[in-house]
Amino acid sequence: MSRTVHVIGAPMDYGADRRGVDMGPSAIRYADLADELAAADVDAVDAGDLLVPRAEERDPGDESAKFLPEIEDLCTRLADEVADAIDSGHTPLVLGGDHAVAIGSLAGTARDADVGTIWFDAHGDYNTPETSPSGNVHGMPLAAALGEGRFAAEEWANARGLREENIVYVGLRTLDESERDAIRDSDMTAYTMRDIDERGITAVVDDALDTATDGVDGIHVSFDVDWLDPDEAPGVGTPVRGGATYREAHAALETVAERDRADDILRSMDLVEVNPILDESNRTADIAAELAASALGKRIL
Ligand code: HAR
Ligand code: MN
Ligand code: MN
Ligand code: MN
Repeated sequence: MSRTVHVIGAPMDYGADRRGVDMGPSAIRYADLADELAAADVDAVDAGDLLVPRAEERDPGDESAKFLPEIEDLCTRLADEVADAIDSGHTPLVLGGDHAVAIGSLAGTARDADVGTIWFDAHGDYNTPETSPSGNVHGMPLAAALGEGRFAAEEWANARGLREENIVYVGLRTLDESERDAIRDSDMTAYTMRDIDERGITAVVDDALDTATDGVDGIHVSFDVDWLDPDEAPGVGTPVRGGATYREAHAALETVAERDRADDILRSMDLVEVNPILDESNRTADIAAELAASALGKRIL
């Protein structure tokens, strides 16, 4: 049985300070996403982009969570589309956009199911409006999905079936003080780059999969391209040195695909934070397109 991938563009940059990440979906498609998905032997339906008003036409509003009403509007529509795609038996692939789009992906994928998540990211994305140093919502999607702090009152943002104990970070390398404490106090599991250095990427991802998939209906993979080292993937707004190599990134997602082949665990996926304006010859988008294929089962042999 072949998988149908439902590609959804979410060209949103409300959640980040640097413009350009709204062009991510175009850049990833231009990087031959369709060919990459064909090479993964999946059927792909491109549902096009959600409409997103330009940030310049809007007022950022509340400094502690900028553009939150605009993000609510986009994420509510995205959640519906993700949920509908899953209802049709398809696998949503959400192209960001900044990482705040994951609020919509998670709300949609965990609407009627128990769901775990693997979060490939340099960052923790676990601030709330109360703790965020920037007011940028792309630093908050996991807190929003779990209803932390002021997000408790934002029902649209809460991912009903997302289980905290099935959320696993892989390859963290920078956290705000408040995030560090909150993650320690949480039931989430966090592997840092140090774990990858010591144990190797495939062992870490295997453990992450054990935890993320335990007792749930499936997992959402949220892939922030700033997880990669900026030397590999320079087209990101918040680069952090010391990230995953090109091969580590592929091996990580190939490990996900291998588990999926055995246990059918992959429900949905995000590819976020590709910023073509900051990129070099679209190489970050190229890698993103290739990584989608690895996650969805492209094999070398
Ligand atoms: N933690 C910082 C903040 O909240 C930086 C956040 C993030 N950037 C991202 N997220 N790309 O993964 O502002
Ligand atoms: Mn992120
Ligand atoms: Mn990040
Ligand atoms: Mn290519």
